[in-house]
Amino acid sequence: MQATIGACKLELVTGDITRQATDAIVNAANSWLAGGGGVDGAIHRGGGPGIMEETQRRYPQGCPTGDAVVTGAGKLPARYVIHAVGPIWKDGQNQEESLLASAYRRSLEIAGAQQCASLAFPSLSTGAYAYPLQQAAHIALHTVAAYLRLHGQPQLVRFVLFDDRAYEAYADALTAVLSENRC
Ligand code: AR6
Repeated sequence: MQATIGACKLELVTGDITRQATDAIVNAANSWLAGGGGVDGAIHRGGGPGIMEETQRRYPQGCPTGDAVVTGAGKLPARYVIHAVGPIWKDGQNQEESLLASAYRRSLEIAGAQQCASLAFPSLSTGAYAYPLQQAAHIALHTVAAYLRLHGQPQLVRFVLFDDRAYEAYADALTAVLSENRC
C-alpha cells in the first residue's frame, strides 16, 4: 500500500528491515544502545561489529527514550542506521504516546540532517517493548504523515512490517490517517 503526501511517498511493505537499500534504516534500539533481539539483533548481525564500535565510541552515554542517534550501516545496503529508542509500554499513562511520536520525529529530523532522500522504519516498540500494535501503528503513521506534510522530505518513507498482522494494522491505520486529513 502506498500514499502520496505532497511530493513525498509513504509506503507499507512486509519484509526485513536489514534488506532495505534506502539511504537510512531505523533501528528499534534501547536507551543503552547495547544491542538486543528483534530488529536490533538483526541489524548488528547483518551490519557487522563496526556499527556497535561506532555507537559505543560516539554515544557512550546512550540515547534517551524518544530520541535517536545515527551511525554508519556497516555491511548493510543502507548508508546509515538511525538508532531510535521507543518507549516500553506500561499502561498508556506514562507518556508512551508522546515518546513514541518523538522517536519517529527525531528519526526523520536526523535523516534530514544526513541528506537522506529515503528512510525505512520498522514498527518501533511493538515487539519486546509490547506497545499495542493498532495504537502504535496510528501514532507512527500520523506522526510521519504530519512531518512529511510540513517538511516535504524525505522523498520516500517506507514502513517495513515483519508479518501480515503488522501489515494489516498499518494498512488500517494509514487509511484512517489519510481520511482524517481529508476532513
Ligand atoms: N525487520 C523488520 N521488522 C522486524 C524485524 C526485522 N528484521 N525483526 C523484528 N521485527 P523489536 P521494540 C519486528 O522487539 O519492541 C531489542 O532487544 C517485530 O515483529 O525489535 O522496539 C532492543 O535492543 C516487531 O513488530 O523492537 C530493545 O531492547 C517490531 O519489529 C527492544 O528490543 C519491533 O520489535 C526494543 O523493542
